[in-house]
Amino acid sequence: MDSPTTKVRSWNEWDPLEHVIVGRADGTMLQAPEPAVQPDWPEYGFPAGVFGPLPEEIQEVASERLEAFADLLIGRGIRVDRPALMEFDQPSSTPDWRQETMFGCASPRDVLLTVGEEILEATMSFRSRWYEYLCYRPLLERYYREDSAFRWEAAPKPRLTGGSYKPDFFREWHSLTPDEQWRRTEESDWIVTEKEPLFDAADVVRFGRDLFVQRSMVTNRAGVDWLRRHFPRHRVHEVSYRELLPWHIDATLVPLRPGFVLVNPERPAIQEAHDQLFRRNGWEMVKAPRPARTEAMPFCTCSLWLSMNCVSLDPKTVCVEASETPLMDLLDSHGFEVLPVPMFEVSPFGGGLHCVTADVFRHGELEDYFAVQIPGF
Ligand code: ABU
Repeated sequence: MDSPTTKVRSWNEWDPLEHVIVGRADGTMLQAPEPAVQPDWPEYGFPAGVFGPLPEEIQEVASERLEAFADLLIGRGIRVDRPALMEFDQPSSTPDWRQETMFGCASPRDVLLTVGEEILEATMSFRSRWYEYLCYRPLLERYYREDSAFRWEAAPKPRLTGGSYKPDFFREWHSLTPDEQWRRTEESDWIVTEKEPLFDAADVVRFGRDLFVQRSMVTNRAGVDWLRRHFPRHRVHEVSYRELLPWHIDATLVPLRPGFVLVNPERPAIQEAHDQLFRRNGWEMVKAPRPARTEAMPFCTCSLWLSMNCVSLDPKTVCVEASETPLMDLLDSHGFEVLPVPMFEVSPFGGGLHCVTADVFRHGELEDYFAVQIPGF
């Protein structure tokens, strides 16, 4: 049988998906503490300072879920690649720091940003994820060999010294009143400083010529600016939402076809121009229903709004977490074919259906969905 030849290209979140990377849960760690992450799960045997592999039984279920999802995609004719595992329990270091463990590779969306013929390795902002790009290198090397038009890029690796994080951020955060916390939210005043560009790929959502980039606990303004300079043909919109300790945009702003975007009703945009841009260009902003789940999985650092973290197979077909009946009903009423996919058990490994995938090829061209722009946004 001929081996498949690769073509890298994806401009948005909804064009027909033909080739995708699906993450793996095996070996994922509850990572050792570091400035940006301080796990503390005493109720599950991991109080602050204790770290190690996530329990085997939850790893097994998560791996089964990811395997079944990959099979579903393959069954629909989509090519699926998987990352190479590393020994995530090993320490890693640079001349600036030593980190006792890595994390895992269940969420390729966090690391890889596909924009057109380019796949960009994000800087990442956790020391435990600094080397995660290596899990994708065998795939990226192969794409580079097979597709002469593939632009393989890596953002500048950050130093991640103490100067990249506000000292004592978490202690101070927990001492604030709710009003003070919401004020910090208005200012996007999060743990990362502006010392160097930092971003996770999952803080970017792609709408053809327009990229929305969220400032968050892992993405700073310098990171947004770096992306703006790196993609001069695009319009990069810096956005923030009323959310405490935000981490990735893909449970907040989820476009499913041209003119239709799911928005999170608990996380309104801070910039007025955000909603104006959608409305002036005729987009329907549809509020996602409340998540069906009421309790998160042990070790899950994501919100229950992972309910919105769905992935489109084409502008008419969307994969939704299997327990999220309210969202499935809503999308059904808007004319989508909805595929229920069990994925809740993967949440302790970093995310939902969108997080566990990274586009390699979606059939479509670069288009402008926002002919009317808002000056200064
Ligand atoms: N990585 C997706 C997490 C988003 C959220 O918890 O809302």
